[in-house]
Amino acid sequence: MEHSLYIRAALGQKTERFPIWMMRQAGRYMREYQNIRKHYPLVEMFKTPEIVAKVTLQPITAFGMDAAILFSDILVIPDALGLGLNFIENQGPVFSRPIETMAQIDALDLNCLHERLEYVYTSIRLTQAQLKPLNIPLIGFAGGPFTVASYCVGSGKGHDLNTVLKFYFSQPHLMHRFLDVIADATILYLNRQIMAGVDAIQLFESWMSVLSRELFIELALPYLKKVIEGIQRPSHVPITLFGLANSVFYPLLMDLDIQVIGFDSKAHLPEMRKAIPYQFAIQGHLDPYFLLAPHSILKSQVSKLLDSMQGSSGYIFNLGHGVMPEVPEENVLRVVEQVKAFQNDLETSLCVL
Ligand code: 1CP
Repeated sequence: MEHSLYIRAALGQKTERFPIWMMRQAGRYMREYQNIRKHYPLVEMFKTPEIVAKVTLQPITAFGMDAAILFSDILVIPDALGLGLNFIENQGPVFSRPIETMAQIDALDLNCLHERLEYVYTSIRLTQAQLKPLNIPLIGFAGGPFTVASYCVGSGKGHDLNTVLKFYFSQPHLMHRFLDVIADATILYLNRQIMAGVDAIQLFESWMSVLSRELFIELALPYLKKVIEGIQRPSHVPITLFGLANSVFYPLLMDLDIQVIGFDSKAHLPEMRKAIPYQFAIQGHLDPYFLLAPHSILKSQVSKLLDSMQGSSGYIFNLGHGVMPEVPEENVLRVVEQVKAFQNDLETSLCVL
């Protein structure tokens, strides 16, 4: 079978139209999702393969997205390492046993990782049984080690840069050791996701945005590099790196073996397309807040972005960040329909506006 539209674009090819999917496309803005969510705590949903498959499929059936993303979370790795993940309503993720000492880090055991994450691999197989006949690719994912670690050290009460950096400055060797363990776990995890059948991988290094260039080079880049080098994948399984500051740090990413760079809404996408070699596909970056705007504004913003990428090869339409719970479902549908109706001119090449 020919590769799906998303995979072709991710591999840098020029596609007859741009593929579209959205970060957090499976989530609380969907009534269908809420109907399931009200019966289960979030972590239980992630750990029940039948629910994962169902929720992953929801935005495919409802809106016709060109790719599915596995319904899971970047924090299942530290959970599997024994930190105890919980999502508190209106507060976000918390760990009951956050990392504070080297003894704790030394005690983290990667040997039981796969057993504890078996529910993810089962979910992938179950989801793929339904997606494969549709030729819709499944994106597997993990967090970048820094982003994952930023939820685990200090208080364990979610992502808080002050806490994370105080921890790092007071015990730098501990932070580095922990980042290294998370990187090792991420490699094992992603390789197993690929074996279970995901079609693509996305790494979310979302919180690189809070780091200075110096600290990005110190705390994020080396571990991203380690993870990417550790992934064993066939050449048709692309890796996307998303980060909330990729338009600033992209020159530092050029020697990574990634196929797609995901941009947030602050980037100037045509400029990025011009600056970045064509071996990299690019993904992004409609401001998700426009999904709350009146239809006319939403429509013109989507047009503007599509026009600005006209003629481009290797482009995947996405949001600059995730769909928010307040977004009306019909706005998501409108965007998908508009993107699908837009013909990418295969003759012209991109001109920078
Ligand atoms: O019902 C609910 O309360 C759900 C909210 C929710 C969802 C839908 C959370 C809590 N996680 C998820 C799933 C999820 N998380 C997916 C798969 C679904 C999809 O994209 O369709 C993905 C890819 C993630 C990734 C994730 N989780 C990131 C990286 C992407 C990003 O948002 O920048 C991060 C940082 C998390 C942590 C997380 N999970 C959930 C919350 C509330 C948070 C904290 C976010 C924060 O600190 O702002």
